[in-house]
This record gives sequence, structure tokens and C-alpha cells, in this order.
Amino acid sequence: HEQRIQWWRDAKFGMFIHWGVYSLPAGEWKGKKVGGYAEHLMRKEKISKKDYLDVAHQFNPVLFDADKWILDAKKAGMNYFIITAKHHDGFAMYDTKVSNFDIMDQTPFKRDPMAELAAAAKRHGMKFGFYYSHAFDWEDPNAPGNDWEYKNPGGDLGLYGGVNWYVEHPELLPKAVKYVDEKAIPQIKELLTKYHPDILWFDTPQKLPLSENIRILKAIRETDPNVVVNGRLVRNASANFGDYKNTADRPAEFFPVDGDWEAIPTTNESYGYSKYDDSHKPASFFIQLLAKAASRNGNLLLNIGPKGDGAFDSKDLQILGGIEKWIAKNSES
Ligand code: JFZ
Repeated sequence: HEQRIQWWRDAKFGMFIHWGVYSLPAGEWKGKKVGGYAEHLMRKEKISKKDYLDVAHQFNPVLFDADKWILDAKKAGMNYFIITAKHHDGFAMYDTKVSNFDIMDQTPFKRDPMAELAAAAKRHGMKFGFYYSHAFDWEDPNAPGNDWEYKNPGGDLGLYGGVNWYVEHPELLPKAVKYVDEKAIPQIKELLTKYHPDILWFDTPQKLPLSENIRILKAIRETDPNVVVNGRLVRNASANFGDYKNTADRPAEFFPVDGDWEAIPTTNESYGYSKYDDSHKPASFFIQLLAKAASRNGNLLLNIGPKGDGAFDSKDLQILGGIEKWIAKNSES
């Protein structure tokens, strides 16, 4: 662990990217504004897999430029870059052979942006890794979360109990185990062996029982003992299953935490791009946050939600530009 975590400790400041099929509707469904996290559109609007695929069929981010994304991060002083290879919608933004619910099979784009970014990161000396939603997967008929089409546990409707669904309904556990065996673990191994990321970033572990999360961690360590793992793979903040701890989302303030920790503010309120979310904070806000985190032994992973066409939003570019100016000024002297 001490060896693995070293580059991450030194990195201090990173870019987080939420980008997927949901970036195209961008917080709008059937002409109606959908508030909150734009990346949760499928769940919020109870969209069927078929209708979601119709959106995927229109996803064609022709403005996507891997070198530009990596260099925008680098210019702002960021030293690591983490992007959603698969968010809760279950859609793989890379060329997966485990499923055909992915960018190569379902979009006209027919390119692998994760491969292009991994290569660009290497070219520009940027540490690189993936967000992978290991627990929530709304397209998979066996995974926790989709209660509108599959009546699975772990969703909003609270069918089969709430957060501890597997305690109240152990008979449903084999379905989740099947998903972990047939999709989550194979895809995580695929990401590790195809792209050699420096870090893997997991989320919402409360959707799976501890036993499944530990099984996933074991598969990761067996495949690549050097990859850094964040603090949201296993639900239990007090035990050190990952390499560092994460604070809650979108902190305006955070508390000093013991050991290695990371905060994950987003430039506005949503992580995925929402055309209705104009709540962007100024660059000065993030500069202060960065200084504060660094002085308290923490990392800052600042989130940007690029648009469905592959470009960064101008409001995000303005924030990055402001941080870049500050970094440039402070490295001159
Ligand atoms: C999760 C995701 O559901 C969301 O879409 C985004 O990816 C974000 C980074 O993580 O949302 C969370 C997870 C944890 C908390 C809040 C929202 N939390 O601990 O307060």
C-alpha cells in the first residue's frame, strides 16, 4: 500500500470526468427539465433499456480530442485524470468484449475514447484511471438498482427492503452474484489488462453486500497489485479496504480526516453535463479549496462534465483557465 499510494500523494490535484450517453440529453427528457445529477437520468425518468439505446444511437462526440482533454487538465496543474469508463447506467464508454452495451457497438462514433485518453495521458505524463460503477448497473437484468424494468432490489422504490436488501431478502443475492461474476469482475479485469490504469475509482458500495465488494477487491489485487483503489469500493468507512478515503460529494467545507483522503467537488452541482445547471463557482473558489485540501493532507479531484459532442462546456473552461493563470503565476516566482 505504501508503495502504491506514493504517486497519488504527490499528485495532490486531479481532474474527474463524468461523461456518457447521459451527457447528450444533458438534464432534459421528453422536453422536460430533469433536475439533480444529470448522469442519473435513466433512473430518475425510469427509462427502459430500449429507449436509452435510442439515445446511445445518437451519441456522436465528434469534437472529442483526447490530447486536448489531458492538456487542459495539465495546464490547470492537475496531475491525475479519472474518467467514467462505466457509470450507473451500465453503458461502457470503451471497447468491451464482455457486453454489447458499449460505445463501439451502440453509437455511430465507433472509437474507443478510453483507449485514446490512456494513450494521451501516457504521452503527457499524466497519471490516469477509471471510475467504474461496480454495484449499481441499471441495464443489467441481475444487478442492483433497476426496479422499473427488472424489479431488482437496491432501487428507489425500496422493493425488498432498503439499503440492506440482501439481509432481508437473501434469496435475491444469487442474482447480484451472477452480475458480479459475469459483468463487473470481467469488465474490471478488462480495464486493468487492456488499459493499465494507475487508479480505479468505485462508488455506491452500499448497493452490494460486503462479501461481493471484497470479492471484487480480491480480483483487482490478483490482476494488478499496483493499481490504486479509492475509498468507495467497500461500504465501511472505518476499515481500510481501499488505499485512501473519500469525503462526501460536493463539499463546500470539509473536515480534516486522518490519513490519505480526497474530496470530489464538481464545478457546478451535477457531475454529468446538464444544460440547465448554471451554478458554477468561480476559479477562486477551487483555488482556495485546493490550498485548503493540500494543507490538510488531502487531494482535490475536481469534476467536469463534458458535453455530448465531446467539448468541454465554456463555463468549465473559464474555471480551468482561471486556475491555470494562478498556477502559472505561482510557478514563475
Ligand atoms: C455518486 C454517484 O451516484 C454520482 O452520480 C456521482 O458519480 C458521484 C461522484 O457519486 O453519488 C454520491 C455518492 C456518495 C455520496 C453522495 C452522492 N455521499 O457519500 O454523500
